Amino acid sequence: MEKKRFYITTPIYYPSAKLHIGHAYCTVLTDIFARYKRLRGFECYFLTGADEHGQKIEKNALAAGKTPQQFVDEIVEGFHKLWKLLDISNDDFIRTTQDRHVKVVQDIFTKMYNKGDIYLGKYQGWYCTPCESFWTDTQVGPEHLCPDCGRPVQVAEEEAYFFKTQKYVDALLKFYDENPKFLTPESRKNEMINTFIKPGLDDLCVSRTSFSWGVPIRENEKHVVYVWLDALTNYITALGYDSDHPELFNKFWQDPECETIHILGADITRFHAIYWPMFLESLGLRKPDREFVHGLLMMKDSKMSKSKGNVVDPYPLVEHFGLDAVRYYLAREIIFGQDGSFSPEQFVERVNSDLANSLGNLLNRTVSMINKYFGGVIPAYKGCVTSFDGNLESVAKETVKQYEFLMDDLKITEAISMVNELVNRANKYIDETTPWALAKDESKQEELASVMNHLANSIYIAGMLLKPVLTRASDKLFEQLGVTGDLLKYENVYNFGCIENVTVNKGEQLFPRLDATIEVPFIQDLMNGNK
Ligand code: ME8
Repeated sequence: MEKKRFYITTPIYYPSAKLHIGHAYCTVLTDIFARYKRLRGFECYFLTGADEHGQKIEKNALAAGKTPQQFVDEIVEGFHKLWKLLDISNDDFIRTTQDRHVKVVQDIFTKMYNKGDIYLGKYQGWYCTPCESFWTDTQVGPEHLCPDCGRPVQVAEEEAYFFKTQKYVDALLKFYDENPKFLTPESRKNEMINTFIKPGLDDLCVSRTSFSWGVPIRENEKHVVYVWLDALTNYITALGYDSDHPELFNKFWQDPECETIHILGADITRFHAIYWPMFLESLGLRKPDREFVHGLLMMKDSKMSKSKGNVVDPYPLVEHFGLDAVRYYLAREIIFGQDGSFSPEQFVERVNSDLANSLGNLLNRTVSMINKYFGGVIPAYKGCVTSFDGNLESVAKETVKQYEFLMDDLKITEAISMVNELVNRANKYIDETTPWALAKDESKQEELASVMNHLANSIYIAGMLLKPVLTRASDKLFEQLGVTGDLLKYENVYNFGCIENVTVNKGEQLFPRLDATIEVPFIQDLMNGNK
């Protein structure tokens, strides 16, 4: 049964440095989905936030001469600005330093401890004495050097609490079997099983004593909760789990009528797909319906990351090209679920081909023709008059159906490309029907009117389906088509022909064509940090 209520989340990002286009990518795509559901009239609760604890943040703050709280406050301010710039429609923003989170993480720890799922043991790792930091095998590499200061590290031990993963492996595998849609893309599930579960999962370290910027453990004040138990639980603490106000939690988490969806990057699949369901099982709570793993954006042949300094800053990109172009590019060009790369050439090409040449041009030509041939009023719908009307109309109807099917299944890239095909079909329809020739022939006025109506209705449908992506341009498109009031309701997409007898308004080009010889070097400069 199709669900009518949705809870959708992004990862909570580390405020260790400014966010880059990779974070923007994940949040924009999640936003598109949330907007799509709301557009269709469903209730949707959209959460994002900041993962503020940990050693790295403690160190970065120290290096910046700030307290960790001051440090994260400033960076999180930047998160809010970025989400505002990108028109992100989140309903809440959770910070793991907020009391509502801290208190509940402490309670969760106690529940798991009392149940025997967490025990006190010894953590062994590579330790850098001058930096007072533990590192993993991968971090120290074959030379066993501290990734921060470059000095040799030693094997050391510290007392730590562990979560008993083995207790929950069978339940997890059963859950995978019973919920084939839980993890998408499908290949991720095999990766989890073959790479992590089959070779034998170690118990998960959930506390540390070597730094103090974390949630203090009530049972043992030397310890702070370590990373993932703190971070993952944000998805329920934000909803009021275990609080005096559990209404949202009951409505958007526990109620099977609500579809719960986590969107995350491939780098953190293991934590979401293995440990998170185990934590929830331990707490006796419902597990998410879906986890969708999007690919990572690469730059200069390697993963874009704050620590590598090879990042694209979304700010100048949006300032220069406009929000719609950036949102469209991210959603359309990079296949949701696969790794991609941010490429200046593809950016310019995509904006020009889909937005300037196809959609913008179609709108522009149509509004001009309606002005010229019908005094600016969209002629009434009279069914299919020319021999091409039926095909355009059925493509439009089929596009709506396919689009909804794909969007519901989080296949956002494919859904948008369907809309682009409708726009291309409508452009071709102009060449087929040759309105300029019909206009010269007195006897072809009915046909000409039908062509204008079919064009206006096709553009309307495309504009409505793209509304979750083009948060600004879709309104401009409707304004130019003269669409207002009830006609702005989504359900009109099922009623081809409903756009009639309204007056169009010729406006600016929705998307000016970009000159690749100027714009490609502009983006390249941004990527090289020259701007
Ligand atoms: O991992 N391309 O936070 P984080 C695409 N705090 N997406 C990217 C990306 C790239 N190059 N780089 C980052 C953390 N992302 C934890 C999460 S959740 C309970 C805790 C996106 O700041 C992608 O969604 O490192 C990735 O999973 C996330 O940012 C990691 O953000």
